[in-house]
Amino acid sequence: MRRLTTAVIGAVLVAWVGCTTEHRVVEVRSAWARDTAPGQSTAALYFTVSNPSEHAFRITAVKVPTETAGTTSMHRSAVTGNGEHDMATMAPVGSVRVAPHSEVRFRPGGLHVMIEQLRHPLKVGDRFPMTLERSNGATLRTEVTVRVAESGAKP
Ligand SMILES: [Cu+2]
Repeated sequence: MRRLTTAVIGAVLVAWVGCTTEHRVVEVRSAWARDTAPGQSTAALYFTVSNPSEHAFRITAVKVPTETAGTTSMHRSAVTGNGEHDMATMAPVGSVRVAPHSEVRFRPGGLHVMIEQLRHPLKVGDRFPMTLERSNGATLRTEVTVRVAESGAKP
């Protein structure tokens, strides 16, 4: 009986530690935005979310301070066409799934976060906070660094 009780307590402890570990290891990194021209009211944010845990989750929203921009939304860029008449399109994305043991990259030409109603131009070296909301209610915080726009890269 004692042995059984110990085994049960052990299993509960492992489950609990596993859960707290998950929250520590899911991370968002390398967040950046390209610098903007005067008068430009929108910008795109890029970053990588990694999920080394056993459980999938969804990113349901991405927020920046109201001092930085008025609205944010997740978009996916795609190129449609036959190679001769290509057209870049952008569609809103409600949420983004991050599978277990994988990472999702928000990058130029793919997933990105569009921020609109920019309060001021983004200058190289500027930093501002960004918060990702997850489907389980948890949030991930990081800092966005403004970098020079790479030539040839599309939003
Ligand atoms: Cu967009």
